[in-house]
Amino acid sequence: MKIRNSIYILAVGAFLVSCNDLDVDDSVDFNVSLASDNTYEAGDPVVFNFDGNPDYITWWSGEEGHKYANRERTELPLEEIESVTLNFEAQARYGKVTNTLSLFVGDFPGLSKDVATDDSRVADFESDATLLSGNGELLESKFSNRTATSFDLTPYSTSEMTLAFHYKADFDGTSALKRWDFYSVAITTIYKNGNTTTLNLSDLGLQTFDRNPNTNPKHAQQGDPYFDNSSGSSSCTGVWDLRSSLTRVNSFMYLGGGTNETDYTNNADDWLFTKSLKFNTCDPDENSGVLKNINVRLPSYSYVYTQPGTYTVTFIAGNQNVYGSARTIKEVTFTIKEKE
Ligand SMILES: [Ca+2]
Repeated sequence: MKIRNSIYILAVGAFLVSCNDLDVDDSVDFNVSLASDNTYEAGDPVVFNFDGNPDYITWWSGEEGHKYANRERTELPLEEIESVTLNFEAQARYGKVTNTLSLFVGDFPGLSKDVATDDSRVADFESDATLLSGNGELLESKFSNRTATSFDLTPYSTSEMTLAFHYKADFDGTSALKRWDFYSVAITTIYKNGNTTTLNLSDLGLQTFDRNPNTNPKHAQQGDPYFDNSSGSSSCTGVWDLRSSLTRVNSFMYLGGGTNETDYTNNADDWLFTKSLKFNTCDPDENSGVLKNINVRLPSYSYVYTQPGTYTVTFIAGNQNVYGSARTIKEVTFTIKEKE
């Protein structure tokens, strides 16, 4: 009986060794080669010849968005940015008080939710940040109808930045404060390689801070400087309004106030901040697909590159069974010339 047990243990041991071998990349018999002349013109097929018969082959074509080296990349180098632009449409409605709205960009640590701390942070931001609308870009007269506008943020793309709208106006008890409606708010980054990425409203992390919150019991704000009317109350004026029915369609507004609400409209000093934004974010590159699975044998694969350039193509070949998997990575680099 003892002998039989030992044989059994030895057999299990050998079995484990073979399983471990599967985790070693060298165990996958696979290689890739190109035609010996190795020169191609745009539009010609490139033939990848495969040695071995792995269970599967996944590949990365080396084209933009399909580079294995960029498979975990979520930020592009800043020097690859061509432009960053804030776009939105706006309309200034009702009310008579004008010159209410400014747009700033600058460094902001965010809101701490401690009122005294945040009041100080906002005051610092106002004095340190760059005013983007200093030449009348946001005068109400330009937005009497729904009008598209844009601001160039490219000079501010070198580090994290916060954008802020500031609505400031005194209420004299008779002249109503203008309301502003914002639509289609987006920040678009264009890269030198032609890629674009867009931050929509839901990416901006909007937060409000009112330096003169309304404490009137009739007013829904109830003295809360962080009030953003997310519940959609109609009992408020002089506040940023981020109710979800608006924000989910990339829209928000500033609720003005007037003679109908004189018992609770007050002087406006209302800030709307984005979170700290990076303009060079990107999606990781994705593979170009699975070329083969265990059911087919694939001696070669042909693919046409339409753009001249130097490409590094990556193939991941693997074997898989119920005990584990192993894979190997092979790369080939070649140049596609202009079609003559
Ligand atoms: Ca206010």
